[in-house]
Amino acid sequence: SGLMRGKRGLIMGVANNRSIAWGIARACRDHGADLAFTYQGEALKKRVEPLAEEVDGLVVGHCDVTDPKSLDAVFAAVESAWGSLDFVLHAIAFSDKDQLDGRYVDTTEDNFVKTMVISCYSFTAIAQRAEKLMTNGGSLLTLTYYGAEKWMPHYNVMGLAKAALESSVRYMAADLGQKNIRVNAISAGPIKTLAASGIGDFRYILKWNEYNTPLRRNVTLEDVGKAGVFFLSDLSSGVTGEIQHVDAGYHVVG
Ligand code: 0WD
Repeated sequence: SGLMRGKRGLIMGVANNRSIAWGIARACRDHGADLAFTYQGEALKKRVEPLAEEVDGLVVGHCDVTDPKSLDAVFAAVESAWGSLDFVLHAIAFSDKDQLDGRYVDTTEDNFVKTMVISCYSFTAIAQRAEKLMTNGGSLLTLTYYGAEKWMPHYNVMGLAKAALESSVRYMAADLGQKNIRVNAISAGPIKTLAASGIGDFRYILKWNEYNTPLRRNVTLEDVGKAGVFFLSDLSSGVTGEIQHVDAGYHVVG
């Protein structure tokens, strides 16, 4: 369909073809959106370039969200290519793998700060830069997880970062609403991606969800992609500050 024709969006957080960002990007392209992609480091560049090509997208450069200069450079590249921006997808998170296992209480200050900066503050840093380019309003979307709301095994410090991220969605929705910039999050059920494989017992979590969700299955990149189209298109024109579960209904159970 042409639902997103004429809309230009920046996709941040594609690592490979299993990334949630890729699922949402593909769905947006199916509806006619024009896309630009960032990648984190040379190793991922080789994976992102062919994917961008598949959806006729631009690759606007390396972005490590802990380096403000690389963020500035990417938004400058978007501005010179397009002049303005309609949406940004933030699908970025990180915590040391050895702390995504065992107990939260053993977290170090170092990893606590790193997890918060990469998984929460980066969305704010991106919003600051996107605001300037969203001259006709816009939509900002991030990804969160149920571990923000409830204790989940092994999610640990990432759960705290997602709780802060969800709160930032509400604050930024209020800050940016007058400019018709909407800010929302999708709380996705577990999906086997590179980042997820760092979480202890992830296969068990997938099985648990398959047996216990109302839909009796896990969600797919297509499920999350369709919800992404809703939030990044005008279908959600009246929606901001929302945390939308796309989790086969698990949040009513657990
Ligand atoms: O079950 C899941 N997979 C769920 C993921 C359930 C619910 C939410 N999410 C969230 C994640 O927490 C994350 O916010 O979805 C988002 C996307 O994650 P993903 O698609 O599961 O994982 P992946 O394909 O690995 O993409 C995340 C990417 C990184 O990949 P790796 O695996 O190399 O860390 O985030 C990027 C990186 O490309 N990233 C960064 N980008 C810029 N600067 C940085 C950074 N410092 N750190 C990580």
